[in-house]
Amino acid sequence: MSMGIGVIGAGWIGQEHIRRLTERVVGANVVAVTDIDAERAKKVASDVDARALGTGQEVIDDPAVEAVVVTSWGPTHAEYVLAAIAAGKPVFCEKPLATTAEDCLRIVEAEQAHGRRLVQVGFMRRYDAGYRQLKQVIDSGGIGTPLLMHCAHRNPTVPEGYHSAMAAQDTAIHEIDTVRWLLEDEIVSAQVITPRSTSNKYDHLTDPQFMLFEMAGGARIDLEVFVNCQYGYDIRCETVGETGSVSLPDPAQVWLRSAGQVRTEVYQDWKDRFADAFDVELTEWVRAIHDDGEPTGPSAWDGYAASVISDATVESLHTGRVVNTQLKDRPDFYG
Ligand code: NAD
Ligand code: ISE
Repeated sequence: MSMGIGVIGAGWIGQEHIRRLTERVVGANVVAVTDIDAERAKKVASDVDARALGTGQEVIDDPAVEAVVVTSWGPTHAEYVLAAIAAGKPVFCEKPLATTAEDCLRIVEAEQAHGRRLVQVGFMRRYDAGYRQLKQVIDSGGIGTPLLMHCAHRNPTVPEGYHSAMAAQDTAIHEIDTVRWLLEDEIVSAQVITPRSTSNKYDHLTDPQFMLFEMAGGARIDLEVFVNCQYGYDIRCETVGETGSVSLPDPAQVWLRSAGQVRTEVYQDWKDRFADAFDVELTEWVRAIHDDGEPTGPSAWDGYAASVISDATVESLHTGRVVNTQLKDRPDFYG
């Protein structure tokens, strides 16, 4: 049987998720779509024979909607996730879970009061084949105890509305989740160092930023966030342990040898680089809800932790100091 999905927010990633829920994910059927741009909602909904509804609350209340996907702007996430929990419906929310740690905590508390997990956050890297291989090697002891991780997150360009704090809140938040998951450890401090900024950027932006994270167990992470690198969308991660190192593979691409040169393509955006990961993410989400009624992926707690750590990172950007993260104790509910 197919699960009825309602989608709130029909922009870039909303349309991507609607397309994959319709064409690639087995057992899902998008039945309702909304967007504050009503024309956009109508067009996107009609493409998949869904109904366009007036508001997010109408989508959540719709009896045909069994699970909700939130892909609207970040500041609207908390309202819709809380409303879905109040309605007792599973909700997949794109990152960030909410734009303040306080709102993330309200979601964590509402979910615990409900008594079962309902929320999954869209940290899709946990579903990328390369990252999963990396985790397998680390978990199996293949490099001994991890000591260091070197990461890079490069975007070719960003729109003018992107500001310096977004390097942590919008971009590095993926690595913040990924390193917590890969090392099964918590980030206890954050620091940002700012090299000379590139001239290929809007004046208000500090870019690149060099971020340093310390794990509770003592491992150290360095992360270059460079969102105007010009040449492509490039994601790197090397973990160094006591007896070896393991690196994230580049996604499978052909190598062309011709005219005395070797050439390969560099992806230009997250849509292509993580296309397979998004497919697996939504497939596993739908299957888990269908089989057990509960999601198994990144939790509301992971969304809360990522928000606290990205806030500490932004504070360091502004103060230049090492900032300790102040996470609440993890409730037993989240394992
Ligand atoms: P977007 O601006 O293209 O789309 C957002 C859509 O939400 C717009 O169509 C807008 O009209 C609509 N919207 C805004 N407020 C609304 C409301 N109250 N109710 C209904 N619709 C509303 O942005 P995007 O790039 O698609 O990003 C959306 C979310 O997805 C953001 O939280 C972003 O961080 C996240 N995202 C995640 C990834 C990833 O790699 N996982 C990539 C891109 C974006
Ligand atoms: C965007 O919102 C994403 O989530 C992308 O994965 C990231 O690379 C980009 O920097 C963000 O703006």
